Amino acid sequence: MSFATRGFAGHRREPDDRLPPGQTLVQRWPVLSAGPTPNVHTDTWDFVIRDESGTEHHWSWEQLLALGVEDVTVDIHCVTHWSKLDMSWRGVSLDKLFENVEAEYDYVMARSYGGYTTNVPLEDLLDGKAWIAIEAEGEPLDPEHGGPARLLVPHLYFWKSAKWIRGLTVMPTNDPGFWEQYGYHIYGDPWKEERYW
Ligand SMILES: Nc1nc2c(c(=O)[nH]1)N[C@H]1C(S)=C(S)[C@@H](COP(=O)(O)O)O[C@H]1N2
Ligand SMILES: [Mo]
Repeated sequence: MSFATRGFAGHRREPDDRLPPGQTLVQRWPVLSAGPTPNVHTDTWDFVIRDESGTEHHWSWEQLLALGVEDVTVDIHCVTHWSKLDMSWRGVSLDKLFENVEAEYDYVMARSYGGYTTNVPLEDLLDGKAWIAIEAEGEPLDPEHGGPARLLVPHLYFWKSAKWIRGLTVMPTNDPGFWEQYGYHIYGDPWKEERYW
């Protein structure tokens, strides 16, 4: 915690200014899973985007990587009040995956191995805002953190970043996912403290 006055911070964005309301910084990266960690192997990994016509677009692990992996450094914010700043990730931009998918519906249900789901507006996954992450902090993603691949949507609370991601289903209405059905906010903007609804 810094107790410096904002006025002395100058133009640099201090950690305090990067902390959404009600959040506390952590150094260690907590594990939060609603169920057991599923065993997901890259040799059988199959990622699918189901578009509005019902057509399924599939990518194997090799096909995913062939789309191009990029480095991203982002802050993440969990609804349980912890934030971790400047996390370095590697992943494939969802723009790459959606390049050849016809999607005019406005919403997406993210689906994970193990059954977890979470809903996100499609526009929140595009224009460089979301990735299929395969590495964090220089290491392949730990199984307990969603390895081999998880969704990364850092501008929303971290429950939207579905671990063990297996696919996205485009949908016409904003249907609630797993935590959203239990009262988590339908959108989840940490800067507006959209925790519950
Ligand atoms: N498949 C799946 N993804 C999930 C969850 C989960 O239980 N299952 N928990 C969510 C929640 S509430 C949070 S805060 C983050 C935690 O990710 P971490 O364990 O890597 O910190 O994953 C999100 N993604
Ligand atoms: Mo969470």
